[in-house]
Amino acid sequence: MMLLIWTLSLLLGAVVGKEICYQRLGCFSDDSPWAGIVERPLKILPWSPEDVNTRFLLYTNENPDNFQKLVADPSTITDSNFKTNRKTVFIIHGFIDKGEENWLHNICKNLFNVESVNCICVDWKSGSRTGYTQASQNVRIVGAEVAYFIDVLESSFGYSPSKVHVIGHSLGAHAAGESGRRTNGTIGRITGLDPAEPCFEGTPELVRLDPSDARFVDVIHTDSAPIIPNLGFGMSQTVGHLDFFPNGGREMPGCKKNALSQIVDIDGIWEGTRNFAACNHLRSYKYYADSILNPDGFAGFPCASYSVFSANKCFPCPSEGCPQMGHYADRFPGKTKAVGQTFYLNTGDASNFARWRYKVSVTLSGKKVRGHILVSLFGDRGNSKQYEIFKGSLQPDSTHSNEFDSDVEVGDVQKVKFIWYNNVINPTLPRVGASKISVELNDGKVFNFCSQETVREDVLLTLAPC
Ligand SMILES: [Ca+2]
Ligand SMILES: [Ca+2]
Repeated sequence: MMLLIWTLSLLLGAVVGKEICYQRLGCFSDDSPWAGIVERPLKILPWSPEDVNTRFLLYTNENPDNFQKLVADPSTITDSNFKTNRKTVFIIHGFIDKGEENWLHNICKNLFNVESVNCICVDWKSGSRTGYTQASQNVRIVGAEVAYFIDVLESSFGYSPSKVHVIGHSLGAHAAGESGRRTNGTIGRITGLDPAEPCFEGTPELVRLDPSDARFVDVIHTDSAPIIPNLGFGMSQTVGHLDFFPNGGREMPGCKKNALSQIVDIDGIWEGTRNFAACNHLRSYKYYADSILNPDGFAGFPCASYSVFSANKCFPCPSEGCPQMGHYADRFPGKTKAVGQTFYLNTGDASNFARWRYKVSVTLSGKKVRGHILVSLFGDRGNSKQYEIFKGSLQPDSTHSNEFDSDVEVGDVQKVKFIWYNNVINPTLPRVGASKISVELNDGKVFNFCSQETVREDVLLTLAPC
């Protein structure tokens, strides 16, 4: 390989920029904004393509468990299970990680359950297992290699870049952005899974993931707290057309476990250690994997902030609907009508992370007591647990509303059950009821239920449609 290094002496000799060129991938400079800006002060270049050693590991519906190694060469692609009539997904890992890690393969396997796809796990561990600043430069090589691969697909097979979807986690999200920049935004879709903050947040669009890098860019933020002092590794700024902030985007449920419970996790010690160090950051790809199998389990609600969402002020979805976070985000009709569209939702604390949000309003009847009221939903898709709607003074004819996120999709609601308790011993055995309960789905559909009865503490009351 021809390799040229030269220095360019700029005007007045005040700044010296370096540039390195490779026959196949072109030139890489350390000029601003690639280096020498406040977010990336060190003037360093990416390593060579040989040293980064980007590898393409192909899984398909025909070889879901064992990859075929591809290189960006027409004959090896022809000899593989790659099918030009299918979509192609590239999955790019992040800092310290590797392409053979289970999570990349799991995304492919879930995809094979729902579609036919060329699923290429991109390994660049030789370039990711170094200092962070160097790795953040090496993603330029990874992005260039993916772009080169896409160019070969187009020039040798007439394969349209619009059929390509690049998914990148952490630093891999910016590698995905670079692959998109180098293919002039013609890639169909880029998904950024908690794009890395350090060296990227607040930088020019040229060097980071941004909406111009593909026709459609969607982003999941799971670790958006500041890197200093919170060690929140992901970006907080919006960098896509659709930016999802599950659970508010900073602290993911299930991530506050102690070290011991992490290590006895079924995923084993390595996975446990990973989760302990970077649990919030890794949630983004776990949500994506679950989203593939739950087409309506990750509805994202437009809202001014997560605290407003948590105060139950952003339900139901607007008339144009809610986009789904994750795999089905591309089904949202308004997906590219603006950039930086922001959405909030809650997830579970362990897989299956999917949740379905309901709004329930209860009008009380019976005695006035202090206590808690809970409601469970029964529908044509499933039955929910009991969720608390209100606690406090239970007054007849008062109405209380709450929203909750069920781990079961109820579907069309057929009946509801009401229960109340206060753990107070009361010899008069007070009775409380719900004269009316309304259940609203996130699409605005409302189901109403009524009862004339009242029940004693801890006794279920079933309400029928009315
Ligand atoms: Ca960009
Ligand atoms: Ca952050």
